[in-house]
Amino acid sequence: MSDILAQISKTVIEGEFEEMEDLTQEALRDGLSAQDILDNGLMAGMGHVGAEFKAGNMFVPEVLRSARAMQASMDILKPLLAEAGAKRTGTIVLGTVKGDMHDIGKNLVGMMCEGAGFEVVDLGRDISPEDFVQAVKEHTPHVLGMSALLTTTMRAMGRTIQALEEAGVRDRVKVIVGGAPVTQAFADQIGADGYAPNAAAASDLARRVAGA
Ligand code: B12
Repeated sequence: MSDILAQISKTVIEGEFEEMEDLTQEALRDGLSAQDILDNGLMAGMGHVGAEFKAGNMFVPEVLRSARAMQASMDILKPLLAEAGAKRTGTIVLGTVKGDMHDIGKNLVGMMCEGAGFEVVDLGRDISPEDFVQAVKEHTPHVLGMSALLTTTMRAMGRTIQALEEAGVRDRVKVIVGGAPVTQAFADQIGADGYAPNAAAASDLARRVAGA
């Protein structure tokens, strides 16, 4: 890996978001492509952050700083990726389910999906089944991703899938679910098309179910 990519990756891990703009510009001046910076700098760094968080070696405020660092670089790279014709993988609508205010994980999933080439429509948090249905009708996404962090709110995922069926749009979209209390068994039980335990796996899953 080139020095500058290694430095970008390290800066994401350390969450030094103030440095990201300069580093990204430097990498571009060095002739690296936006895709290379994304894949081998940003994603490499975020992959490490995800693993360290999972292992209990990093905590939420640090993860947020890393996410902000990645975002600072993405702000510069996004138009370049689009220009270079980076293949659009598809559209994903994302939201945290009704009654649930946790959105850190969802935001990370959105960022990873963006990195994977998805157009991300983020509905935010506390999203009712009716609002998810409305968004599916409006944006005709390939994938709908729901997040829940509470054992009390995760049931809203099942209700949303039911609402999609009742509205006659369930067949139009692949539904993926995640969040700390969610499991593969729960996803199967409510009839979701997939579950992933972290943001990196979520973007892989989204690509897979979208057939990209
Ligand atoms: C930060 C936090 C908060 C913040 C949320 C800020 C925000 N903007 O999100 C605040 C302070 C607001 C909060 C409030 C509450 N919280 Co809280 N919170 C947490 C905490 C500490 C971290 C959650 C987090 O962000 N993790 C980091 C992210 C990166 O991880 P993640 O969300 O799991 O997401 C990853 C994966 O799950 C996956 N993923 C996530 N979404 C999706 C979606 C898809 C489609 C896919 C494929 C994958 C995927 O990828 C993500 C990235 O890798 C957890 C404890 C914990 N260690 O999890 C408690 C926790 C979730 N909270 C809890 C509770 C009880 C509450 C409150 C009820 C507390 C209270 N009494 O008021 C309220 C509820 C408010 C509400 N109605 O939602 C409990 C839940 C217990 C339970 N089993 O239900 C927890 C587990 C703490 C505990 N041990 O008791 N909380």
